[in-house]
Amino acid sequence: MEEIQKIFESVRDGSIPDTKANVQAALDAGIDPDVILKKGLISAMDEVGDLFARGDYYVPEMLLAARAMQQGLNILKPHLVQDDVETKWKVVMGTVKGDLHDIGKNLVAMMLRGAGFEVIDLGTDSTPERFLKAIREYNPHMIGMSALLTTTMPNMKLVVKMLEKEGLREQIKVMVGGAPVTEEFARAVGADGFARDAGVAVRVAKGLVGAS
Ligand code: B1M
Repeated sequence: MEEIQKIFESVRDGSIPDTKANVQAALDAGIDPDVILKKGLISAMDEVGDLFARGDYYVPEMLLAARAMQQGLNILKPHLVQDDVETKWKVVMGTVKGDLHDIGKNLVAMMLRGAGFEVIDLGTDSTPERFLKAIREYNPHMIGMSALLTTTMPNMKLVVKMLEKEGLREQIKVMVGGAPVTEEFARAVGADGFARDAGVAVRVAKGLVGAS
């Protein structure tokens, strides 16, 4: 599809104005928002990752692409999720300590909000202490942790250990995700659930809080 190819290229090239215009054009052409998300925006970020791994892109190009993706996502958002959903469950969510990747975490937070979760977003580089403070303040049903680096994935375990130490583990469900995270790794760090993408994250989260 020509519209999708254009979105892919504008995100890959880090052009914010073109990405915004191309996402809008695809919506106007009646293309399914989920297709725009997966085949346009997300697959462009995979390509950017490959270009970086091959040494053809450096951090600044990755950053520009990430900004373009985020802007495209903002236009897509109202077409992916409803705004005025009644919230029934609370989740504290963050990208783990040492990790600055937040696009996937933001996408998961957005889909959860659209599915009736109140999301308290701790942002990136979230230390176990920051999780603990938010848990004490908001008393959530669940926490969600995202990691994109193999070096930061183990920090998920630190949060689970902290929950155990504080006697909070039994009362709070834990969901983890992020490109390098696997089901097996999730089990190893003691999480209750793992999701490979934002759509699955909603199903897993609902299952964990007993909503499905
Ligand atoms: Co970075 N980066 N990056 N980066 N970056 C990766 C992750 C990398 C795979 C690129 C590569 O080498 N091919 C590589 C990691 C290698 C590894 O660990 N093995 C890498 C590296 C090396 C780095 C730096 C170390 C580079 C450097 O400085 N030399 C550095 C680290 C900084 C840090 O975090 N401390 C770095 C920096 C950056 C930028 C800041 C420039 C930028 C991030 C900007 C931002 O997020 N605001 C960036 C980007 C954009 C990427 C890639 C290209 C794209 C990530 C992305 O947004 N994907 C990435 C390559 C790749 O992933 N293919 C790469 C789109 C997003 C929608 O997918 O986040 O996977 P994702 O989320 C998915 C699922 O994983 C899942 O649902 C989401 C939606 O479907 N999911 C969850 C995510 N979280 C979940 C939580 C859940 C459930 C599901 O429950 C709680």
